[in-house]
Amino acid sequence: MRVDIISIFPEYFAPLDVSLMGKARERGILDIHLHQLRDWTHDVHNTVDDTPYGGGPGMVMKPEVWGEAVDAVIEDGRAARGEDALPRLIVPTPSGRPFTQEVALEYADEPWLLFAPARYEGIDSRVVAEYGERLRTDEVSIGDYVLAGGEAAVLVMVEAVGRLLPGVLGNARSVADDSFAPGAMANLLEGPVYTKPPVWRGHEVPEVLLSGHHGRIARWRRDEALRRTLDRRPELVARLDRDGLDKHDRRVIEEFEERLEERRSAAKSQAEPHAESQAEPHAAFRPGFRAAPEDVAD
Ligand code: JAH
Repeated sequence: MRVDIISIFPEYFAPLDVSLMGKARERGILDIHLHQLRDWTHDVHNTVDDTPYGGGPGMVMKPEVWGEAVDAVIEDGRAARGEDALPRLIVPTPSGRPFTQEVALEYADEPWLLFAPARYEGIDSRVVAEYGERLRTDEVSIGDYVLAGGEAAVLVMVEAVGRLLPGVLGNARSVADDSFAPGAMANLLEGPVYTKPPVWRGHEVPEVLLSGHHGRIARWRRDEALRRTLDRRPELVARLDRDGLDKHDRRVIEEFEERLEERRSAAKSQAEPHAESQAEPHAAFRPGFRAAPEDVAD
């Protein structure tokens, strides 16, 4: 797979030289090309941003620079991969469609990805309008929080996609077993894991895992996965395929909900508000918040 990344901070992607992604690159499975966006500016100051039309805080990335950069990278890739080749364009933004394991699997099937991480308040919207007509273009979000720019989101996506490429993980571990992989344990979080020693600082490994009884171990792991998912991500259990649940699964869910109901009625009789709900909101969520100049990208 070829991956191009255009950024004003190409140094940000040094972690892709390390560990699993570094190995995938050495083996030629992952062919990553980093580009400095400022290489496509024409002014002495290498300007990539300007003030927003309509006013408001911050700066917006100029469309001409991104247009020249993306066109040049497409031409470079076509020279290497053939005139019919076109990349899938991926622009990280908090307003994008959610990046999920399903999207990672989809991207892992592509021969060529082009990432365009922005800084400041984002890229002039006409860039996505233009390339949305010429390339398969996705604006994606890796989660509901605001970063200082799209680079960290690109690192996340390249790693999530890169480990799915044939030959990267090796046969020792199947990507089909992942928490969010479509299949048997689909939509369940993984339960706890243990290794030697059998007792550490008084904490014991659950005895079933030492029993050698593979049937009981598989059942216990599924129960733990179900309980953990009920506790941490109940909305995932609500979306579970009911046909994928057996009688034992339903028992585990019922028992969990009974204990939840017991705790609910006990908490109600206490009638004390949680510390969380009394906490001061973060400064950025109080009225009149303004970022200091040093908090804004240069
Ligand atoms: C912030 C450009 N979904 C996470 C995410 C992705 C991108 C950005 N923030 C959060 C971002 C500033 C400028 C992109």
